Amino acid sequence: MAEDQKVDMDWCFSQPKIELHAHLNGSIRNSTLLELAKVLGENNVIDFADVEDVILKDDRSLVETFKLFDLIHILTTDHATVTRITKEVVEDFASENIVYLELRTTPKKNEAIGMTKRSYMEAVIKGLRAVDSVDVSLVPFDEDSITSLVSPSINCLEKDKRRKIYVRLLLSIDRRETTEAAMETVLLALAMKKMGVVGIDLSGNPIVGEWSSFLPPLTFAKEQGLCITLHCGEVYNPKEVHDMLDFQPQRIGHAICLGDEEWKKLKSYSIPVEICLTSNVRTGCVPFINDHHFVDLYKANHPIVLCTDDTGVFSTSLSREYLLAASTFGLDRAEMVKLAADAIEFVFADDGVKNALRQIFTSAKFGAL
Ligand code: 6MZ
Repeated sequence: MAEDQKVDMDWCFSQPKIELHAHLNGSIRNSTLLELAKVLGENNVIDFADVEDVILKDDRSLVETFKLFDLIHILTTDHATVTRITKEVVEDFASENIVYLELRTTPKKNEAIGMTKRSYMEAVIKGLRAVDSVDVSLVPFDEDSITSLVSPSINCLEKDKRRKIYVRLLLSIDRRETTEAAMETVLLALAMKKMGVVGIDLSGNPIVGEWSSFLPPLTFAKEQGLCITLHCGEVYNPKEVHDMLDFQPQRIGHAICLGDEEWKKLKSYSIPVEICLTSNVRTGCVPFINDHHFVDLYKANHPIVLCTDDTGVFSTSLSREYLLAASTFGLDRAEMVKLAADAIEFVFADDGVKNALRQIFTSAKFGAL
């Protein structure tokens, strides 16, 4: 590979990127988690020393990862904290040149503090509105809407110079939820379409729950025009993988434990796959990065997009994921630019946003190679 085609961290960082698989509570800064844990420790709600070790641990299995999420949810479940983490997560993504972010989160209820799924999501939207280091375009494509979403003074003064990030929201259904609870999330997503909600994600511990119980709400969501992405094949479950693929969601996440028949089906349906390299290796779902199914899908020209999954939990960033892919699989700058730009076709936002993204990537390309 020519020296000037080599991909390094600075180059990955500088490139415009699209993030399509990021869980809000998995993307929190460690410093914020520790700060929140300290307060709960001082109030004797948790033992800070134990929690600190868990948060700072580097490698964790899939089972430990879901235990960590339960802990994170204890630290973050009040409206003000949800608003805070949303603001920080969007600012962190924007700071590494992510120009379009689909942020997913599971709407949560907590009767003790008067939290409903709707008020949880309103706290998320409040966080998006609180972002001040970058312009956030949230509602369906409308340039003027940006002004109503950020502080007017900042906007008027620096409108043209400031960075911009398009943010769209996916509401996650946790696999622990009942059919009724999942339906409530779908109805909420429909009610919040005008506020930037574009789809539904099915996630959570893959060994919990039955596909059949999520099928009715997901079918309804699809019929109502919401886009669907499913965590698919994180563990070995061929029947579920087949059923999920036959549902023909707009995208799937992970796609690790697929047998020959399922690979064939995935490829014949051409369903885009959200690839989360670090997450898959850290959880042990993919034992060695060199054996990652990225290679097979990439060589087959199957639609794929590099994503982070959980930047906080897995200590990564999208720039790192780009560098990891390039260095592990020997991709040069031109190949990485193409990989990044191809993601435009898989976003759940409308054509206006897709066109704007095409312009961003086209102008960046001239300086990139
Ligand atoms: C499956 C995952 C996940 O929704 O509270 N989540 N589900 N597989 C993964 N790969 C390791 N990473 C995150 O964000 C945290 C929630 O996202 C899902 C889990 O349900 C987790 O509780 P929110 O913002």
